[in-house]
Amino acid sequence: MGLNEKIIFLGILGIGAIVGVISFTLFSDLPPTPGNTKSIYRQDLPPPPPTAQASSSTESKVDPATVKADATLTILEGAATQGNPDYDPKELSVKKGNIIKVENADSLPHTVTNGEGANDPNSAKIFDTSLIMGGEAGILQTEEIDAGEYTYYCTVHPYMTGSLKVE
Ligand SMILES: [Cu+2]
Repeated sequence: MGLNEKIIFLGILGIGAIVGVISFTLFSDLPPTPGNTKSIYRQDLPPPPPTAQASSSTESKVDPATVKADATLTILEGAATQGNPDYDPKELSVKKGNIIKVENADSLPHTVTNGEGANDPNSAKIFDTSLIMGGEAGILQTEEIDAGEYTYYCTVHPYMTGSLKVE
């Protein structure tokens, strides 16, 4: 490499460094500013698709608060304590197709789940309210339950048991 080439090479390096420093300084002085909406690149977001909310509300099932129930099954206050009265009535009889409102008068979550307990292979296969929080209500539909007498229990407190007769 001759002397001229070295000078040119170092010159190019120097120009590169200067351009780098200038660019860095200029652009770091122009950070994006929150609230600055005057950018020529600004575009308003499209409105959310109107179907998003509508579909979620139609998916919701029967509302226990407004449904006209044919029978009520109450989970009594204190039912979570073993030995206390739990379901009222203990034996409920309804007609097939009836809607049963399950009111949890206790402060803890409970379920009404068909079967003899968690080890029953048929557990929850015929009906199951899933967890009903304390003070809330759930619904049991009997439309698809065959006539017969079914024992049920609470999945949280398996010593809570009762029976449901569908005629
Ligand atoms: Cu329970």
